[in-house]
Amino acid sequence: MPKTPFEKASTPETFTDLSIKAPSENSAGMEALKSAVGQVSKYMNLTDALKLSLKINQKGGFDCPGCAWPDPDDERSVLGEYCENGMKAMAEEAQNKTIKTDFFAKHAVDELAGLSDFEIGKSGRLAEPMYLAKDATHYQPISWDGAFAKIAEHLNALGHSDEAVFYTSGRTTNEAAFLYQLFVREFGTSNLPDCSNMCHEASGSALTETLGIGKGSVTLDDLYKAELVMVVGQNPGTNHPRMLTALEKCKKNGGKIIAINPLPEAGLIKFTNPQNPIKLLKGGTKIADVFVPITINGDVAFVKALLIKLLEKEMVDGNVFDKEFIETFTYGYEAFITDLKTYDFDECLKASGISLELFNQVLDMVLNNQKIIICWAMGLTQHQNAVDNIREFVNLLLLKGSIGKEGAGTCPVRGHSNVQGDRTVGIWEAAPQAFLDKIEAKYGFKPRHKHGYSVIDAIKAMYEQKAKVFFGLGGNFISAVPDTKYAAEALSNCNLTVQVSTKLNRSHLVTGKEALILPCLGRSEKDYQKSGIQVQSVENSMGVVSSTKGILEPCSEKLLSEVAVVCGIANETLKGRSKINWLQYKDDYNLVRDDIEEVVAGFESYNQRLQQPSGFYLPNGARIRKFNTTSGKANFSINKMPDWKLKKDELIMMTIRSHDQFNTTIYGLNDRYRGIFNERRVVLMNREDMKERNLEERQVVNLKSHYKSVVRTANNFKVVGYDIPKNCCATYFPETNVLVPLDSFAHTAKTPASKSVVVTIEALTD
Ligand SMILES: Nc1nc2c(c(=O)[nH]1)N[C@H]1C(S)=C(S)[C@@H](COP(=O)(O)OP(=O)(O)OC[C@H]3O[C@@H](n4cnc5c(=O)[nH]c(N)nc54)[C@H](O)[C@@H]3O)O[C@H]1N2
Ligand SMILES: Nc1nc2c(c(=O)[nH]1)N[C@H]1C(S)=C(S)[C@@H](COP(=O)(O)OP(=O)(O)OC[C@H]3O[C@@H](n4cnc5c(=O)[nH]c(N)nc54)[C@H](O)[C@@H]3O)O[C@H]1N2
Ligand SMILES: [Mo]
Repeated sequence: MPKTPFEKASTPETFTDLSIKAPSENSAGMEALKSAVGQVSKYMNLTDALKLSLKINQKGGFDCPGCAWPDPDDERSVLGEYCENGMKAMAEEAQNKTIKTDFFAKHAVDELAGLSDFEIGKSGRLAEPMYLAKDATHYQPISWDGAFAKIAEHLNALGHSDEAVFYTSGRTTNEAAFLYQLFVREFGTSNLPDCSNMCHEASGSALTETLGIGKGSVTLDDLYKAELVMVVGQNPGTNHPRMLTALEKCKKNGGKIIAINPLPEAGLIKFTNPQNPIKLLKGGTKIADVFVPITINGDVAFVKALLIKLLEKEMVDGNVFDKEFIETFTYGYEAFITDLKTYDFDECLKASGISLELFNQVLDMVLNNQKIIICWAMGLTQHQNAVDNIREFVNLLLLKGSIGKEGAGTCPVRGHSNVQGDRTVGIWEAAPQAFLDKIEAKYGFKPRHKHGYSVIDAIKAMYEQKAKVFFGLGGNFISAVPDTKYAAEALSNCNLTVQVSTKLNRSHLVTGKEALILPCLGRSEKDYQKSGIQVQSVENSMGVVSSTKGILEPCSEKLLSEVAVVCGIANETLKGRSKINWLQYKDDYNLVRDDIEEVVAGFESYNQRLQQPSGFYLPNGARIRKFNTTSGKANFSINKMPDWKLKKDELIMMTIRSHDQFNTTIYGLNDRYRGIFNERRVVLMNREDMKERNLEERQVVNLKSHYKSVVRTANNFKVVGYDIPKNCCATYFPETNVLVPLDSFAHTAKTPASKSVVVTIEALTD
């Protein structure tokens, strides 16, 4: 029996032999070095590995395909600005093993779908274009021209351009992303969902509305100079290890750090810089001065409690708020204060799950410091009230005048290495009219004004057969999106699914009636074109644009660059009706950058400035107190408390990353810092919650999520008692994405609420 789309989309529910140790309090250090070296030596030859590690994140080198944390402007470590997980990301991409025709001839799609994500990832690098014909069981080779023709044929057969969906993941460089959205717009749709929709979209919405720019306002230098940094809903030890070096520097300069997180993540507690041999021997730096074990989604309640006490103090002492800043630069203060006064401190504190003693420690630090930075990631953005979460923290910064001055401001820490740049150059289903007007002025066609599908809308449209072609530039759509069962049906309804990828993943196996795999160059590889080896560019989390240039030989002769793939498809699809000479761009990427300079603000002298060793900063209004909002000022906002009413037996579940994964790419089966080894099918539970349910350590359970009377199930998880607040639990994504309801998402931003899933834990009876 052939597998159903849902079966193909699911990871096997079998166990891999869990072992548990005490969670680690220290991050990085020797263990990190060992783990990185282990990973690299498994997948790469050592000369290549050394070559890469010396060039990674160096001026004129290549941008690490891991996270979007910025590189220091001035001095960079001679060992390379790398980290354990950056090395793993690199080894994964630059591995020697390739998969070609013989691999696909040997293994049927159904067979490959029976593997775990970890096993799928180990198959190797995709090395030639492959085609899955209608009703076929195996992929077969296809030429690049054949693939372009197939895509053009399907796209041109659609009744309307809106029947195609063009997804982007955040590794795509500025050059490829710009051309891609240009092609999509000339083709006639704005259906440009991207991974950002599932990631920092809520940050973009909240920050645009309150501060007039959807990006953070701080630079690395600000972090060094801050008096107080709050790290909220973020696990930097695993996901942004190089951020710990910056926090360490901040502490050295006298700064204080507060971590707000349901879990006492190792990186937040202590850090041993792997590039500092003395520290390696002597043990690390304590990172968080105060750790706040917030209940899941208790952040608005906690910040409100802080705001209430700040206001009380201000009314007595008159020196808590930055009144000059508030008067000159903000709007909506009175309404905000009137609303704040309707909340009760005790209720807010109770909802946050934090003791008064701990609260007072945080309050003192907020009262006594004037240069405050708030850093956050998915712990704030993946909730239904994600936008409120972020706006409430912005209120705190505004009261303290902590925005647009040295050592202060907002720091949403981005995920993928160029997710911010992709949005800057036009990957946006809801692009502003001013941007579309620029496109029209430059290229002479009218881009569609109607907003396109975000990720959630795209899944619905495919399910309802309103969209019939899915195209993914990078990423692993089926494993990354919520509601796996529904999403699998949605994709299988398509006539054609196309993935431009470096590695085999589940999205190649959950397909439309026909499917294509288009293998592309990775960041670390040389990009040979007519005018020579090409340089590309990326934007980091702090708005710095810099160049990236591969240094290894491509793993196969049959790879194309993403730029060449986009040009090829655009040229073939829009043949005879395009106003653009598509093929010129792939020969010389300088031409793409000249175009970006004309269309996107802030890229003056792009080609020239890209040659500056540290790149260049894009303009940022919030950084200089120029707030490009509807009121022309920084806006206070009014945010409600979320109102959770858990029924008896229900818990709130967050789906998080282990230490051995990059999103849907599973490097290994350990979550070293949390003390969990050789198993991903675990549910971390509060020990009292376990007792109440008569559950024992390692007991096998099924998880059920409950949303608007629909029950979703994920089977076979082992219970692990953990230091997590009561009524909360945690599992790894993507195994539990099946439990995340498609229609539970952040208001205004539509970020899936994958950190607040209501579940029950069902013990198996035999
Ligand atoms: N090695 C590695 N690096 C990565 C990635 C990776 O998978 N692996 N992914 C990249 C990407 S795309 C992204 S977006 C980032 C993700 O980086 P993170 O956001 O750090 O990743 P998550 O594992 O989703 O962790 C979220 C953290 O939020 C906490 N949390 C959950 N719910 C709440 C809440 O309600 N309130 C608060 N205060 N905290 C909460 C969790 O305990 C956890 O520590 O990392 C990027 N870098
Ligand atoms: N439940 C739950 N779901 C989540 C999250 C969560 O916390 N919980 N996090 C969400 C977040 S923050 C994000 S960003 C998304 C991630 O969603 P995606 O970005 O779609 O997923 P990734 O796993 O990062 O994509 C990995 C694939 O990208 C391809 N790839 C890697 N490098 C390149 C490259 O240079 N070029 C091309 N063309 N392809 C490349 C490889 O084939 C690899 O298999 O997942 C989201 N989903
Ligand atoms: Mo992300």
